[in-house]
Amino acid sequence: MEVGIFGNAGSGKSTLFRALSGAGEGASQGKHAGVCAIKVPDGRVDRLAEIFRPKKVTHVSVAFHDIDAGEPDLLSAQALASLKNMEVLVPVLRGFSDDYHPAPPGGMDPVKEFREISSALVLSDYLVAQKRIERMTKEAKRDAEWTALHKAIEAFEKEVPLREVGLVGEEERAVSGFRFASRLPMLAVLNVGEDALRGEAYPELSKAAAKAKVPLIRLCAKVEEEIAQLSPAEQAEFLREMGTGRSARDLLVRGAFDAMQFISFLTVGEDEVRAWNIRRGSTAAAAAGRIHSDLEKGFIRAEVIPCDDFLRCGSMAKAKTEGKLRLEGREYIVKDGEIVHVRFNV
Ligand SMILES: Nc1nc2c(ncn2[C@@H]2O[C@H](COP(=O)(O)OP(=O)(O)O)[C@@H](O)[C@H]2O)c(=O)[nH]1
Ligand SMILES: [Mg+2]
Repeated sequence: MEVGIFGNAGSGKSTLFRALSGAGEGASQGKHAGVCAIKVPDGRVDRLAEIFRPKKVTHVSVAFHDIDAGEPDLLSAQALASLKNMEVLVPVLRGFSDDYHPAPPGGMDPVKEFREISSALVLSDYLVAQKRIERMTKEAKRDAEWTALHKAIEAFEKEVPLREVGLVGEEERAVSGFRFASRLPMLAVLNVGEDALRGEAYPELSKAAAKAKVPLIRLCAKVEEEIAQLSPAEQAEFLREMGTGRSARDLLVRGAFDAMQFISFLTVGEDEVRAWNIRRGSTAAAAAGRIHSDLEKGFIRAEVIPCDDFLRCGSMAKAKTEGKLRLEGREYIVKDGEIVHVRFNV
């Protein structure tokens, strides 16, 4: 899953990025500067690996991208192009000031930043949609794309992002190629000062985010960066003391998963124990396709068992005799934490 961290210059994007990619457990540097892939911690995978002792253990991975604003513009064309390749957008809003980083004249205004960022995304989509509609009008085309674009433009004119328009089926497919930025789920981060971690800083921002249906995470990037340098044991201790118990990495990974409405299912065996992400509500056939297209094409049945049930039984043989292993068809809706084994035929 690709997550884009962006926002105004000086809001703390790179500090947050370093906190996420930091020396802590589970972090690793990606191929490109400004990208880091993080394993999604999953205790179920670890416990299954202890039982199966596979050659390979694979967690779900989330890649964070530090997308530079490209000063002086809030969102340069290049930044926008990068954002469009993401699956989740994380704007970082500035809520801290100190001696080295005094508040701008008029004071800090994360609500304004949030509104400006949301508007910039909608405006950029609006221009793309307008251009396309003009061409289509000349060609007198009136298909699903035309209808979808009209709905989109109507929303954009009211500053409503595309993700709230609820295009489905043919209309959604018709406009997916434009990679509209405002279609992407958003998860906002308010970067507050060390002293403001407790208590409700900027309650107006909570309201504005709630109104826009954008989840909001409040953290202090600088403190998180320091935490990321500690050993895992020290990190746990520190987080307990801070009273949050969860690191920025946990919060953002969880938040991105929820924003995408992802769940995880698991596959097990002597070769590999692995967690896979898939959209909530996906069928067994779609889960099979996530593993390999052959598995979806040749799908016969899926053997399914909730991971907790399996761990209680301790082996597949025992799970079978206790009747915990179910056989499900193509249309079965896979649940979070289920171990799925696909029987197929090609
Ligand atoms: N006091 C304080 N300073 C911060 C915090 N986050 C970032 N900074 C500082 O603000 C400056 C800009 O941060 P940076 O992450 O480079 O911003 P970017 O332009 O968004 O990438 C740096 O000097 C950081 O140390 C914070 O939570 N508290
Ligand atoms: Mg930066």
